[in-house]
Amino acid sequence: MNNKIKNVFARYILDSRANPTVEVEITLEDGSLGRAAVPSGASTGKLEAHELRDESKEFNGKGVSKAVQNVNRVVSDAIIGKDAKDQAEIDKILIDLDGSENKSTLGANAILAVSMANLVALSKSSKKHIYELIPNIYGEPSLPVPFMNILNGGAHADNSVDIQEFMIVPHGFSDFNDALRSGVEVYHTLKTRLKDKGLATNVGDEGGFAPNYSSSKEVLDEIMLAIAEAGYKPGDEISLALDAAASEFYKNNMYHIEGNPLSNTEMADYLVELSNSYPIVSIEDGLAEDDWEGWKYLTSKIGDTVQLVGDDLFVTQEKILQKGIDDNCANSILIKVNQVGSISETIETMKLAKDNNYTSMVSHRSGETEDAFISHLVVGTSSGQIKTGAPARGERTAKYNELLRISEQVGSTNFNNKKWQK
Ligand code: 2PG
Ligand code: MG
Repeated sequence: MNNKIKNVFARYILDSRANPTVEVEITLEDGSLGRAAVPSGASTGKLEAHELRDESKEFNGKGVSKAVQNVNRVVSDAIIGKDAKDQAEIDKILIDLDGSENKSTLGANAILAVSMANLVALSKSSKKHIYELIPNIYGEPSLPVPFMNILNGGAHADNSVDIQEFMIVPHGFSDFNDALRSGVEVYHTLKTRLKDKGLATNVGDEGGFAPNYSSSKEVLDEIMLAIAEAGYKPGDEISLALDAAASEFYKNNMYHIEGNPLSNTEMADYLVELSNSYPIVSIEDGLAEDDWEGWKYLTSKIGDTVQLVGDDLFVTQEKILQKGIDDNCANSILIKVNQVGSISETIETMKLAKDNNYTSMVSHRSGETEDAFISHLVVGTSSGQIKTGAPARGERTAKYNELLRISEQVGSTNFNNKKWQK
């Protein structure tokens, strides 16, 4: 089989927030075509790899024509003729060609789209599924517990809720399909409950409802009731998870949440109290990305019992994760391919996490496309956890639907839910 790269082509397409993003097609000499598109965040971490935008009149500055040109004029020359089988080598060429610390020369959006498209092309050529080509970091390929964001706040919705994501975690099932279905049923039950109360049932960026609530406890109470009304046992079958995205409301060393300015220990104590009052199994970005001291304090308080996920804190980067490991901050990392900008680096970060007993949660971005690469990433690495929004909006269901298809291949009872079993 000839796996040499014959052609590389980039275009812009639109993401779920009507912003342009980069899509790349790589054709191999045997005719195999791999296509991939990159996502884009709203509550981004300061140290994420650089997303190159045109900053011109078109698309309100958000055009990606420079990134597209970088692929078509610079990257293609550098990788045509290379063997697609060597993902690490392809990624190294891209990183060297860029030459900057944060991929700002070519753009992380340009580099990542090429990196992903290469693996997709190789999967076509080798007649293997993408997940079969991904290193089994946490074990043999398996289906993840879906962390379903059914109520949106913060930067993802125009409501009064400060915490960005309220997720349900259907872990108490032996079958991925049952877990997903239970989450869908809770989603519908929540919608009916909100409607009956005269609250808005329009959805936010990630497909969760976005009604106005003034406190997180009110939201959590409502979700608990929806779980029970849908016929499931909160805590045993379906637990809860939060992404506070606390960097968004951290100003002048204080957390401005629900009308109160809190110090870092007060914010951490508030999260401890929430996790004692509700079956919360995971809290992401409970503290801000610069507040290492606060992270250390929270980890010392509940790091043994609650998964504490660093998103803005670690931005999927090995070096920053290493600092967290050294400082006893968090016990889990959110994995977003575009925060680091290549597949090989993503894999290296996940390996470091695994080697240090940190869990990894593979994640979408709030701005997404129909691309379902992350469904393969989570199954292949067997990380056991994916967060990809509510089971609504096409760009979110694209990932869940791909997992349903994969479940026919790996078996839906091959469900990596052990961590959450009592
Ligand atoms: C997050 C993500 C995805 P964004 O904070 O975890 O849910 O949001 O893509 O806006 O950074
Ligand atoms: Mg987050």
